[in-house]
Formats: sequence, structure tokens, C-alpha cells
Amino acid sequence: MQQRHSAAIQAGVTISSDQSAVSLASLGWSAFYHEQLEHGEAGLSPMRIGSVHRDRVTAVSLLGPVRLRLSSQSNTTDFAVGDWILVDPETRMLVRRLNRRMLLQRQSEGGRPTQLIAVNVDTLLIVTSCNDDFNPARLERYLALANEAGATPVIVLTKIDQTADAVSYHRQGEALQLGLNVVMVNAKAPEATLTLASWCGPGQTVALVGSSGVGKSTLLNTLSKTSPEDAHPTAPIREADAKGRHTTTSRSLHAIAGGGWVIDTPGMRTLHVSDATAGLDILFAEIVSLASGCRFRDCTHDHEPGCAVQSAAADGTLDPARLGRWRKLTAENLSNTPIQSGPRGNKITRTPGKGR
Ligand SMILES: Nc1nc2c(ncn2[C@@H]2O[C@H](COP(=O)(O)OP(=O)(O)OP(=O)(O)O)[C@@H](O)[C@H]2O)c(=O)[nH]1
Ligand SMILES: [Mg+2]
Ligand SMILES: [Zn+2]
Repeated sequence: MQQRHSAAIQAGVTISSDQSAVSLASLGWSAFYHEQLEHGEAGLSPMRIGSVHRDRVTAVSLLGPVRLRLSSQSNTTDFAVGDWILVDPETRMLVRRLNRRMLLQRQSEGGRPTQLIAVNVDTLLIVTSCNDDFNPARLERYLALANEAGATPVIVLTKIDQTADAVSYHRQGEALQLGLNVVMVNAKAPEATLTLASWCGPGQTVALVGSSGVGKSTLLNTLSKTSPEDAHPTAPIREADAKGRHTTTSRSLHAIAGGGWVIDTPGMRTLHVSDATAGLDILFAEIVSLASGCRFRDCTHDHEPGCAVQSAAADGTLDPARLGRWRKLTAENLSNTPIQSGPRGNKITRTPGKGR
């Protein structure tokens, strides 16, 4: 696949500076990026980062894929899939990255720097299968991530052709967040494109996330209508425990047939929650709302008298398992989030959806 992709990358591109705003909009361009253009940049071509490897970066342009040249000052790690960049069309030199509208990032294990999953994404397709992969606690972590970043989350239940119980998975999915979109697909079937169509219009960008083996690349192949010989690699899961084989190893941006863009990502083993207070409040809105009825404003919903959250758990209005997961994620977020102090020593909490 990689060789084929590279062969398709043009040696040089000449894109006139008058690329129409309409066609750039189909790539996701908007006023937010346009307003960042400065005098003297009219001759540069806006493109999007299509893939990032240790030693090279490619872009998606109106004329197809482009292998970029980086200046000696910049590093491939400065860029993330989905980034908007300005490129010199003569030399293919990457001149400048534009500010991000939003970013999806996660804390890496072992104290390594934060990892950028994807940027400038409208919708996060959180993919899980109707089998042992389905795990409310893990899905809630992805939801907190999407909420915090300001992306619309959609739970995509795959492998509905392999279960007789898809409806029960659907019901469990819907219970994870108020108003959450949950869709069911056979990722191999062309109808999956129709099911996801409302998030895949021209200029829209979706990102596929989830564990290994849930069918992210299978969905990518269906959405992008790749021919079998150009298909992105997929691999069967282990029968015993439904675990995948970590087939996809890097992130990449692809055109969806009929409009929109999709980012495929490698399966994630763990997703820690940090810096996601606002995202957790959206995720657990029913607990936040119950908390306003607690006797103490700083109630921890643990041992306090007059706790409305505890009484809801006791009378069955609130699933005690859900309350347990709220407690765990809130504590994890607190311990992972550095507290910044304002001028008067008051805590500063970020608002969701702000790119950095
Ligand atoms: N029957 C059926 N099989 C599916 C479906 N979705 C995915 N598969 C199969 O599940 C296996 C794993 O699919 P992949 O697309 O490789 O999974 P992935 O999420 O990309 O996995 P990683 O790249 O390892 O993260 C493949 O054998 C697919 O053919 C589905 O909806 N129905
Ligand atoms: Mg894959
Ligand atoms: Zn309480």
C-alpha cells in the first residue's frame, strides 16, 4: 500500500493561487483558516496533512497527494493529520501551519509527550463491535475526549451481521450520554456509507477511533470505495477474545466517496482522561444535574447526608455502576490535570472546543 501511495504522489505541483474557495471548502477550508492568511501568502497553496511519519509528511491537495519538503527548522512531530498548511507550489516546501480549530489528543503512557490523534475534525466516530469489545467504561473515555475537543461524538456499532442482539448494544450505547447518536453497521456493506452520510458531507471531517479489530479500516475502505487491490489493510481478530492485531500503525486522511474526509487511526489500548472537566460534565450531565439537589455544594456524592446523587442511585433512577464510573473518571481527571492558578489564586478551567 505504502509504495502505491508514494508512487501516486506527484513530483511537483503547480496549484494556481486562485484555487476557488468552493473547492477548498470541500476539503474543509473555512473562514477560520482564511482569516489567518497574511500579506504575501497569496501564492501559497493551502493543503491538509494526510499522513505523518518519522521522516516524512504528505499532504492532501486539490490536485491529489503531495509529498512535502520540510525546512531544517521544522520537525515531522510539529504536524498532525488534518492540519491545514501553506505550501510553496513550486518547491513543495511546507511554509507554515495554520492554527487548529480543534485538536484530539491523549496522554501517552510512561511519561512520554502528549500524542495528537487528529486535528480539525468535526465528528468523532467511536467504533466498537457488537462483541466482547463493547465496554461502557472505555466508550465513556472516548466521549469525554470528543466532548472536551468540541467534536460531535457518534458511537458506531459494527459487526451487527454477527450478533442477534444488536438492539441491546444500541440501548446500552444510547444510555452513555444524553442525546448521543448511536448507529449500527456492517462495516463491510456499502449501506454503511448511507448510515453515516449525515456526518460525511462535503468539507466535513470524521475520525475513526476505537480498539484494534473493531473495523475502523474496514469502514474506511467502505466509505472511500477503494477497489480491493487498493484497499487499506485489515486483519481478522482473535476468535477467543475478539482482540485485534494492531493492523493499522499510522494515522491517515482519505477522501470519502461523494464528499467529506475520513481519518483512520491505529487501535488504542488505553485512553487516559486528563484536562477534560468540561467534557466529563457533558458526558455525565444527568449526575451534574442531580448534584444541584445535594445539601452541600461541594458534595462528593460519597458519604454526605442529603446527597441527591446517592439517593438516585439507591432508588434505581441512576445506575450505581454509572456513578462508580463517574467517580473513577473524575478522580483520574483531577489527578492528571495540572491546576493553573489565576491572579487571585482561583483555579482556571478551560472551556471545551478551544484549539491550542
Ligand atoms: N462481519 C463483519 N466483519 C467485520 C466488520 N467490521 C470489521 N470486520 C472484520 O473485522 C476484522 C478487523 O477489522 P479491521 O478493519 O482491520 O479493524 P481495525 O479497527 O482497523 O483494527 P486496527 O487497524 O488493528 O486498529 C477484519 O477481519 C474485518 O473484515 C463488520 O461489520 N462485520
Ligand atoms: Mg485498521
Ligand atoms: Zn451529592
